[in-house]
Formats: sequence, structure tokens, C-alpha cells
Amino acid sequence: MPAASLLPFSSPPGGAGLGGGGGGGLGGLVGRKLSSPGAFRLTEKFILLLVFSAFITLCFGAIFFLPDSSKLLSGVFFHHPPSDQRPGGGGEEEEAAAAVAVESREEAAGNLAKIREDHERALREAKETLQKQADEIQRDIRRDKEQVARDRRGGGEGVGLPDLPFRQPVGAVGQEPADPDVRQKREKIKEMMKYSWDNYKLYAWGLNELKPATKQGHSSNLFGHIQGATIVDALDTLFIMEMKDEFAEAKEWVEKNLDFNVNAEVSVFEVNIRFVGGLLSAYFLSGEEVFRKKAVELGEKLLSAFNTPTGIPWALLNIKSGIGRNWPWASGGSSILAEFGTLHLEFVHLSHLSGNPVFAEKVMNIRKVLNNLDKPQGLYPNYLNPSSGQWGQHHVSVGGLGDSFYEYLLKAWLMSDKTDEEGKKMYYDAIQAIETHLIRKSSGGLTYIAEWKGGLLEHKMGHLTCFAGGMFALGADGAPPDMASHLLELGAEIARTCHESYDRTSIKLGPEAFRFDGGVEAIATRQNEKYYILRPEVIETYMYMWRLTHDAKYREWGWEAVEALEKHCKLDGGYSGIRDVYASRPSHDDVQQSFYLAETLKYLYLLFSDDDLLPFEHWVFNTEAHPLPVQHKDSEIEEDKSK
Ligand code: DMJ
Repeated sequence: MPAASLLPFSSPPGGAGLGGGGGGGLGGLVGRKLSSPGAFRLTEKFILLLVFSAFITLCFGAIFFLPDSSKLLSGVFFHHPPSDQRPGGGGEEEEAAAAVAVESREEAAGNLAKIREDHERALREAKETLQKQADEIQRDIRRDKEQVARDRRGGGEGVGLPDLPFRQPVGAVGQEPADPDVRQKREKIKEMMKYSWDNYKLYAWGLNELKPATKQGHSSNLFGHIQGATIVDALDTLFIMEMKDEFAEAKEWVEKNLDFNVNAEVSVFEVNIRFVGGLLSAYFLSGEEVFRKKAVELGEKLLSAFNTPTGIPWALLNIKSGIGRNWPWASGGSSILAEFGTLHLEFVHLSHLSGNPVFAEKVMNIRKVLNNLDKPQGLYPNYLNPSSGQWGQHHVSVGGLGDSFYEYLLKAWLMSDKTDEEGKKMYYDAIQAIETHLIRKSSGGLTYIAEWKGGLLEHKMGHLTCFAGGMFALGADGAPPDMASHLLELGAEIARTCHESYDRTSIKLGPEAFRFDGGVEAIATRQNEKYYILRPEVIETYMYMWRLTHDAKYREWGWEAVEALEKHCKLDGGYSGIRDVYASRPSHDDVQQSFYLAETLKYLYLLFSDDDLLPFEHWVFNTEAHPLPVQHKDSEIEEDKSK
């Protein structure tokens, strides 16, 4: 999780927009009775725009049309009448006086030129400020107009969507595996899902997550006051496991209770990958319109995050006021690469589903900003300032703070049916630089991905980084010739290293980060890196490696993880993370993360399913394991011919 830090609640006051609240103010003055409050705001903004425009014109008039002030000033300020008007003209005295007068006039002219220059600069600055405000008002008016149009079509945000005939993509459901042993293991994983769901339902229904030890709800501040993270994150897992009753109750909760009209400061990244991603997948799998409507509604709320000088979005956004900011700990007010770089897949689909190109435009602009920047050694630092458009600290990571940026470049290309050449180039260029500067082999023969801090390597690999094994393997087919031959092998090596990090613990589940220095390999040495919070990345890589190689060891390793989860993480009230994976009697952190249902259990289920369930030619997984359909060139969404 790239942005794992705590988010303090400091919700800014609600938007005090122009004319908001009733028919007072300018809206009242013009005395028109309009049907919606949005229309009052619009009128007021038009008037303000007129006032600003008039003022700007006046300012310019002041420069160009007022009489030349230097002429006026020469007489008024310095009192030097021309020589022929002075008494007793002539003689040396007079010449000296004349010389002084000439000098004074020159000095005066100089002063006047300076005054004029200052005067013009001040007016120019005032004009620019006013112009900026006028632009903002114009943007606001445009937004309000769109909202009024939506309201007229009936309802609130996200409604009035274009008619889109639903065609279920290939592979939304799969066949039963033929092998009884595999079938049984898959059934066991489905039981684990049912256990997680039932306990969540019993103790934390409608809240974000479950505390399985104390049997109560857990609210993460990543979602502000948005509720139901586990429900939305679990929807598609319930669907593909054919847990129909549970899917129906989840859908009903979304219809009746999922509410984005809350005064909530949220993590744009987390809300996008879990809520937007979860709703999109639920729509593409089931065709239920409520999911499309909710996804677009939430996407529209997130758009305000892009209101920065560069269009690189804020990390945090109050979805009521539209005010954004960055994590206080992020280098010099920077946005985070893995956060702003992990919106692309969802936003491209949002444009398609809403008929509104704005979503895709926003994420394409992110690419533009990145492409215009110099990359140190071809690497992307984790921090980018959204105001200056400059990198913050030169820290590079394929784990936390960087990870899913790379994942989304590759998957954007795959999701576009391999037409997004820009995404492809950015991905393979980045991977080449990562191979050169970050990937190393330990003396014990384990390949790992180190972190880069201003040119120095830290020989540590995070659990989060383990997803990269699957990513390298997925991108092997289609890579430039000099990389294609070894990317699959690199994926296999990373899978092996990450398996070692699990195998070298007492509970056979791996730590948050492990090191390759101080005489150890693939072992956590710091107490604060020894925890396991039900993360999916290692199992994710097993799943990709299984699909791409059918090497039996990946299923064996996946099954080891199932047994460890059952033995050490299962409590009476659900599944919990572990504080120290090396302790002989592990203690529990008392959180059943929503990504356990969205990712860990889904990837395990897919590992023991046939390849016809969510096949890679038709689906890509967002970074929270929510499947999104490939946008095929020939037909927009391929029909499942078997239906
Ligand atoms: C998930 O929310 C996503 O996988 C994200 O990309 C990073 N980490 C967590 C799970 O570990």
C-alpha cells in the first residue's frame, strides 16, 4: 500500500460557492425564478464575469487611452516654465539656468518613464490576476452548466449516462476444474471467502473493515466517511466464486447505502483502486446499471483532485468541498508516483462508460507531464511536486510509493488491445532502467529488486515489490527483442525469492520487508518490518506464473500459503494479520483488510481455476485485483459466445 501513513481528519469547511443557499445575493437581485439552485449560482457567476471583464477593459483603457501623463506631469510636478516665458532672459546666468532646466527635464523624463513602467506593470499584474479569476469562474460555470444539464435529465451526479448495451465479456465465469484435487482446493478457498464475508456481515456490516479479534468494525481514515470498503472490494470475488446470495446482498447495500455525498477527506488512490475499481468490475461482470452509475458518480467527485497547476492530482481530496492537498510527510509537498500513476485504467473506462472524455484527458495529461521531465538514469523518482512539476527527493522504488505506476503502464497497453504505444514504450524503458540500476543477485543466488536513494542502493525488498514477478512475466510477451527472452525468467526468479521470504519465517507467511545485507538473505532484520497484514503480492505473482508457465510448483506454494492462513490468521471472528512472522506464538493485529477479500482470496481462487476464468486476453486486473475488460479493437466489449 503506497500511502500507508495515517491521515489526520482536517476537513476544510464546506464550499461557500457564489450564491449558494437560497435566492439571496445576486441571484435574488436579477429576480429570475429558476428551477435549481445550480441556476442561481450560474447567473451570479455570469454577472461577476461581466464585472471582471469590464474592469480588465478599464485597466487597459487606463494604459492606452488616457492622455500622456508625462506631459501633464512635466508642468505640474516640476514647475519649469519654458525660457521664453521667464523674466530677464539671456546671459550666462540664463544659460546656466537653461542647462539646469534641461537636466531637470531629462531627470523628470527618466522618472516619468519609470513611474509609467511601474504603473503599467501594476496594471498588467492586476489584469493577469483578474484574468485568472475570470478563467476560474468560466470553468465553474461550465461545470455548473453540466450539473444543471444532468439534473434536468433527472437525478443527481452520475445519472443521465449514455445508453450502453451491456455485453458480458468473455470469461466472467469459468468451468469447474477437471482434477478433483484442484477442485477440492478451490472449494476450500471459496469457504475461506465465505468465512471472511460472514464474519464481516455479522460484526461490521456496512463499515469499512472487520476487526476479527474484537469482533467489531474497523474504519480506515483512507476512505474518510465513505463506508462499505469491504463490500465494494469483495463484489467481484463474490461474483466469480458464484456466491450469488452474497453478491445480491452486497448489491442491495450498494443501492441503498453507498453514499458519496459526505464531507470526507479521502485518499484519491485508495478510493480509486478499491471503490471505483470494485464498482467497475462489478458492472462489467454483472451488467447491473447501479454499479456503472455509482462508479461514474464517484469518478466525477475525484476530478477536483486534478485542479493543480500541472494537473498532477493531489493525494488527498475532500470530496465535498473539492479541496485537495498532499500527504504532509511527502517530500516538499509532492504527490506520489504510485498514487497519481494508478488512475489510468479506471479513468479510461470511466470515459467510455460515461461518454465523457474528461476522465481520459486527465490521466493522459499525467503522462504528458512525465514525458516532459528528465529522468535520473531513466528512473522515475517517487515524488513529484504538483505545483512546480519538478521531482522531489530522488527515491526510486518498485515497491511502496512506486509499484503500481509501472504496473499501470503495462496494463494500459494491454487493456488498449496493445494499441497504446506510448504506454508500452514508457513501460519497457522504465523496466530497462530498473534492470540496470535496481535488480541484483545475492551471493546465495536470490534475485531481488533493491531501492534507490539518490544513487545509493538500499538492499531491501518490500512485500509490495513481490507483485513485480507477475508483472515481468505478464509483459514478457510483446517486449522489445532484447528483453523478451529473459523477462519470464526474471518473473520466475522474483517468485522464488519471495517464496524464500515466506519459507524463512516460522509461520510460512512473509514479512513486510526483507533484506540482503548484514549477512542475511530474504529475512526481515528490523522489528517494524516483521509484520504480515494479509497482503496478496506474493500469491499474485504465483497466480501469474502459474497461468504463464503451468509449472506445478506455483500451485504448491499457493497451497502452503492457504495452510498458513488457516493455521495462523484464522480467528473466531474472521482472518487477521500477524505482528511478527518469526515469533513462535504469533500475535494478531486485529484487522481483516478489505484487500484480503478483493485480492488475496481472489488470486488464490484463480490459481486453482482453469485459465478460462478471467482469461488474460480479455481482462486485466487493476492493482486491487479488480478485473477490467480489454477494449478490443474490433468490438468494444466482446460478447461471451458461450452464453
Ligand atoms: C492493495 O491495496 C493494492 O494492491 C495496492 O496496489 C498496494 N497494496 C495493497 C495490498 O497490499
